[in-house]
Amino acid sequence: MILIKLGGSIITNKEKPLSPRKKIIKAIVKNLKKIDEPIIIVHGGGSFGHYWSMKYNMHTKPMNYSMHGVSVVKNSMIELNKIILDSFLENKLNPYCIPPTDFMAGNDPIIKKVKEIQKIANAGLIPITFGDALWYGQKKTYILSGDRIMTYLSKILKPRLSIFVLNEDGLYLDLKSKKLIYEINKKNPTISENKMDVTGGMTRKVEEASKISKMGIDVFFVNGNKPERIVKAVKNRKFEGTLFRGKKNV
Ligand code: IP8
Repeated sequence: MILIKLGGSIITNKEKPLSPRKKIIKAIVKNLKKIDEPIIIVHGGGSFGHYWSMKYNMHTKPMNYSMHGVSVVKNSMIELNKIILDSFLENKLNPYCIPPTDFMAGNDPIIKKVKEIQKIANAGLIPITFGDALWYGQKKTYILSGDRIMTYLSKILKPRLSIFVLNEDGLYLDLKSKKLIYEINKKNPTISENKMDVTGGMTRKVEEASKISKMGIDVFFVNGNKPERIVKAVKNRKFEGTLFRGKKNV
């Protein structure tokens, strides 16, 4: 099974509120069609979820955020999710929406429910979940990042590969030269400059990718503007991107 996160920055225009990038979504979906293994999709919030989370000052820490904010953020994620689902359907794939409320209790994944997602994927449906505004308990809510979902699903389902689809080629040595790092060798890579959003932007992605690679799973950062690279990553072909090689006990 291959786990794929479609980042909010690739499926939406992050500079403009509530703007999906439908052409890019379509191009990515067309390439996903070429993968002949079960896949599970997670997508981010981009200029939908992050736009509203910012407005209502909501973050990943469970707190007493505005209840109206929770409704609005969740609603915008459903709207973005519908656009993704429609694109999969239009391209004759079989998406199956699984909101994170289906497999999360508080901020813990429910192992039995997560395992069910694997069965759904094996049966020929494409489970699609997403970062969301979630109920925590005791009037508290929080923003669950799709990147964090990637770590939960990787830990429980042990995919063959986890792929983060970005609006960049991968990780760069520095933002000036944009020299691509093909493989991360450091145990705990840190990155300096990057655009932050409510869930932590690229810093969080690197953090979750390192965690997943320490489970022994290869993780790729791939540019979704060149969606054929996703297929190349899956088929073990050479391509531009950043690899976090799966290594246990490092
Ligand atoms: O873009 C966050 O998901 P992410 C979703 O994967 C919301 O961090 C609701 C902001």
